[in-house]
Amino acid sequence: MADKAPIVTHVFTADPSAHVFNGKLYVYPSHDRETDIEDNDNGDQYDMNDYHVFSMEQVGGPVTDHGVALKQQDIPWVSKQLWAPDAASKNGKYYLYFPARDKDGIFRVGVAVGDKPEGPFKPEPEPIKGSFSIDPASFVDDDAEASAYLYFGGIWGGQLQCWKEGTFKREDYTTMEAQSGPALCAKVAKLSDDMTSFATEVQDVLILDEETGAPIPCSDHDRRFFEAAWMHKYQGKYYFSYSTGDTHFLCYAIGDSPLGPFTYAGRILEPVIGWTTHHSIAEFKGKWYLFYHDASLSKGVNHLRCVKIREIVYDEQGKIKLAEEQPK
Ligand code: FUB
Repeated sequence: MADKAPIVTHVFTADPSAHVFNGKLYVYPSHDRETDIEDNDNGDQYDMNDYHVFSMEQVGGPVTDHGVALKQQDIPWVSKQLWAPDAASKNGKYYLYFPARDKDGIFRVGVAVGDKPEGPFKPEPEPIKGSFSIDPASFVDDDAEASAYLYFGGIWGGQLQCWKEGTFKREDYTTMEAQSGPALCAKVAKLSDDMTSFATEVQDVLILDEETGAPIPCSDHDRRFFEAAWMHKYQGKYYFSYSTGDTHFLCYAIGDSPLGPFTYAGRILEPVIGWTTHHSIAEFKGKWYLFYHDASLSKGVNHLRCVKIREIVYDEQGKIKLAEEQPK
């Protein structure tokens, strides 16, 4: 794959969630920062403490950094690690969803509310009731009610394995993931009309094998869900995409409902420089784009990443492919 330039180089950015609001493209990334914490499988080195929002009038054009939209010291329940965020808009308000560790070290998902896409965002005093783990991704459907959903979850450092029985089991942290049978699933809940709480129980996002129809097993590290949930809709179908973590792929699965089940459909991106891979997909001015990160800006430091953009296309079956790069 031809190397792409980062969208910005004055700060380290990762986990880009892209949305089009009021005709402009907004990117809501993690804001990576330097730390002395050594790399480990818990991801302690991802020690971020605020969010910036970025916008652009066109892909490849100038990018505006709108500055700090939300910071850790303004969120009463957070102890550390502001990880991958996402944003949504409904009823004229803007919502920033973010995962962070609470004062007990447990990852929860918070929401902060603003009047503009770029913030500032005012955090709710408590995390979303019933939320856990990391990597929230919101999706507002195009139905009459503009039904909204929040997807989330991540294994290993993201603690999803601690919630197998619906309550947090600290002793399961070091098992990292399911040890036999089906892989652990990402989670989804419908959001309330005011977008700040869950309107339904949290349920599994099932990813099924395209041949057998069985859930992807935990041993299938090339295809099982790890983290970085994302939902988009293309021609009436729902596309659930995600990272496979330790095998470093971005994969996707297709379904007929935002709640699934989803049938595994393939890979979107091969491994990039750096351990993590995390993305979003959005349509802007008639083209579809993959927003992703790698660690090229820091020459391979896992926790100092940079956001990039690639165009994607769909074939006649609705399968995703990276667009051919135009020769310069
Ligand atoms: O940026 C911190 C974590 O790394 C994210 O929450 C994961 O998806 C991975 O990209």
